Amino acid sequence: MSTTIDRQALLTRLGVADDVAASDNPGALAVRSPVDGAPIGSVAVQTPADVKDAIGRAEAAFHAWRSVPAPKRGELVRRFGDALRAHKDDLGALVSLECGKILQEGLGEVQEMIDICDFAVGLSRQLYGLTIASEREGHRMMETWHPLGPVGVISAFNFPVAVWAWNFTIAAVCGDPVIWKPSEKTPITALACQRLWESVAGDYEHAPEHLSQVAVGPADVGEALVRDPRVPLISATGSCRMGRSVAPVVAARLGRCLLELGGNNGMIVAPSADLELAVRAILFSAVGTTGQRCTSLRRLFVHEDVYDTLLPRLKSAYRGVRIGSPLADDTLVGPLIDGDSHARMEAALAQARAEGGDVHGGARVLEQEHPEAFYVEPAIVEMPGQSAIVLEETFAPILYAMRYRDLDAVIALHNAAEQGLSSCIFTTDLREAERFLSPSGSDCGIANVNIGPSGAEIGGAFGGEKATGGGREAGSDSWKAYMRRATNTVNYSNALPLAQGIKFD
Ligand code: UN1
Repeated sequence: MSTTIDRQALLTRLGVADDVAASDNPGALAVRSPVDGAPIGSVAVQTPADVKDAIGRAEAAFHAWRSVPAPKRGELVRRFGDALRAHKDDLGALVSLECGKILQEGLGEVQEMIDICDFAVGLSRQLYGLTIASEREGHRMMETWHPLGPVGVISAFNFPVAVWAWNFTIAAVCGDPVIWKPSEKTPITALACQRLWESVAGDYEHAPEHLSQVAVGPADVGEALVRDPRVPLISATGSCRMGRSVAPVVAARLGRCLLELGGNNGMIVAPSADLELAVRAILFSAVGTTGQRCTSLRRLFVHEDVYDTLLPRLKSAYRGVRIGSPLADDTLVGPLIDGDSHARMEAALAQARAEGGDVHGGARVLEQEHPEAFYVEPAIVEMPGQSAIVLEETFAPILYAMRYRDLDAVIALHNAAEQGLSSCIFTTDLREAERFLSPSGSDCGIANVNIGPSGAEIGGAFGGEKATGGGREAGSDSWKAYMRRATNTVNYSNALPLAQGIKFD
């Protein structure tokens, strides 16, 4: 793939050329590519009233879809997975263009969508409930899982399509329609997914209209979704600040929230670690996606016995990283999403310096070629300790490195972050590894040994504790959040015994 792509042809192949009008379209949302800061086009914006209508349509879709047998729902998701396979290169390129992640990662994101489709198809035949031993003779107890209702999905710019797919494909096999509010920074990839979905669902006899709807717009569009009691589940991915505004509103109407918020992810490198592996893992997880994953590595705790060996190797690996257009084959670091993001990175580096940090890298680059795009060198900041800035999640490629001596103390430091998303230890010592995974180890939703904190597979439950919000998306039994559980007791005897032996004659 060359660094220039025919944007119009790409949009046409993905069926969104009509959605993306010229950027001077009044009232529309102008979308710029972080690759060069140039406009891609503009898209129509919805109002809160439009969202209300969309919820009405989703309710109607729900009433039809909930009665379609789950394996038949799965068949539609299987076909969607095929459509994604056929459009993987184009959708991956559009992800790169619109959010700035390198093409390899754009393609990886579409692969993550394909993987979750496969998972959801299998799941459509495995929405198992328990049978439970009844204390009463001639009685049977069981659990049944039923579709829940319309789901509101709010997603962030950094995974503009995969996070929706985790939610949508699982919701779809569970019997729930989805209304999706994508990030205002990445609405075109959302519309491309929607058009692809419509092309598949339109040919499927069992699919009602409006199983998927996209609501592009500012915060009031999300708010309309969040406030509406006809939406029993809000699944929101983004900053802790966003979660703190969404969760109380959903709680006030006693709705359900699935939150996947920020992370301030750590790695412990123990004395016995394979340092070669550690360097590679650090590079991918701290520098990959330009540090803009919720799972990005931000805090590195290195044992004092290996710190002076690891850090020079890491710095030299950082120096070798190619920064540039995410569409070029050899680029490892694409741009930050926008100027605000760059300003936050600068502010964090200034604060780190003020807190005693020794900053390596972090400068803005390619400013002459791209005055409207924000390319940066990834930064390593050697910190004297875990000061205030280290405990802040800055969505940029800043890695704070600290020395440690004692495992207990470093686990306590690691767990002192407000968020609890992802974590890892590099060690070949079984005791240390198991300790990190134990109840007194990492307090995160994801805890790994000898792999970095980012790049999780879809088969596991994805999400974290504390300020990360507690939600779990994607694999394992995350599907249960998208369904309601009924406990059923059936009496097939001729008597009516009461539970707990109560007599009521
Ligand atoms: C996110 O950054 O919001 O584990 C999601 C990972 C990816 C998902 C990241 N599979 O890094």
